[in-house]
Amino acid sequence: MAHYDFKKVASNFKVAGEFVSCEPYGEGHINQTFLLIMNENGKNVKYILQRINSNLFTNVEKLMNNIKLVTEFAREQIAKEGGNPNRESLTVILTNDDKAYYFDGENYFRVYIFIDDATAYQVVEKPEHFYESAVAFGNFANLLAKFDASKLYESLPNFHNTVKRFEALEKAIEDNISGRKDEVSAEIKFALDRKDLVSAIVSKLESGEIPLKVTHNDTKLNNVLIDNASGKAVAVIDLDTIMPGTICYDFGDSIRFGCNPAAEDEQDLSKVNFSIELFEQYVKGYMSALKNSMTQSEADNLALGAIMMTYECGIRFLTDHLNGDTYFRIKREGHNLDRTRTQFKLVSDMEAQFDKMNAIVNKYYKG
Ligand code: ADP
Ligand code: GN1
Ligand code: MG
Repeated sequence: MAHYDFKKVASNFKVAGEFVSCEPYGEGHINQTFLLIMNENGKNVKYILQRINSNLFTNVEKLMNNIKLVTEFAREQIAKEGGNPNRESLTVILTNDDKAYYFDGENYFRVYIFIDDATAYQVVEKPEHFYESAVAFGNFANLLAKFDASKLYESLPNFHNTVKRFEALEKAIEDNISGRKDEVSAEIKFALDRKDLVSAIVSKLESGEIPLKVTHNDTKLNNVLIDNASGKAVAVIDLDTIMPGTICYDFGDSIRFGCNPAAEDEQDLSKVNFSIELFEQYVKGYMSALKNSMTQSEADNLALGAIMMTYECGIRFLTDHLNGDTYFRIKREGHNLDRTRTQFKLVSDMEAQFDKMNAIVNKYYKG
């Protein structure tokens, strides 16, 4: 990993005290996240410092403007309701010249208040946590519904356009940049066999059957912090992908990640299973926050959204594997292939339980 002059980076932000340390932190696949510690009057104060992935987010100015607007809006609402904005929302720490990011000539950095005594889980350890994460993402969707969408820049156009994702896979198969194509013929077959699926939600968004809403678009469990003491969700984080989208996908992404008792990159597929019990927990929590604003068409497509997001994520991992691992950060050879396999195993499981999933959604939507 490249080394950065963190002391100098930190000195450009409004963080008080003496620099102590800055070490890699968390499990994100996109940005580089660090725990920054400053010593203020003898006391260590933590911050999150991130090097923004500017290969992907090509307009950091506009990206950070989105995050500033959404977090300021969230903080206001939280304060009105008597909550603690520094804990229940991401809070951007500005640079000395009042910008939301610092550019050192090569790299873009941002700093957030560290939300302490809370955990971003990589797998569900307690079903209640998963339920609480659903309530948090549901409440966050309600918050975004009140936000003026016209103020937002689309940070990653076509982010969940499964048709385009499929085309990218077809191109990756054809280009075979990594030379790995022949080793992954089973995975390629799995993906291509489901070609009919790719426009299932996109076409309903285009026709207006499913309403376009401002959504989070990256709602996995490790993008919500759970309070260590109470087990309640504290804050929804990772706001880079707030854009127009559908709650069917936000719901689906949470299911993809959280209903699997194993890690997203588990190599032993016998451990990777879709848990219908966890699915029910999530539906229960999500509906408790959202069912009053959820349309019938959205409810009808939640279970399909779960399959779509899992399939989409699988084809994105496979595309990256074929392209030579240029998008998702990897820690080992074949990492993106391992990730592909867990997603495809989950797709198969969900296909087999699709009717049950829909019945559960119905029960809580109507109930
Ligand atoms: P990425 O976009 O790479 O996924 P995230 O913004 O999700 O990056 O951050 C990665 C991890 O860092 C999170 O999963 C969480 O563990 C931790 N994290 C991020 N922001 C905060 C924060 N403000 N307070 C505490 N932990 C945080
Ligand atoms: C990435 O940034 P992170 O790790 O929270 C990715 C998501 C994928 C996810 C798979 C901007 O999320 O779309 O679903 O990995 N984020 C981006 O774990 O591409
Ligand atoms: Mg993240």
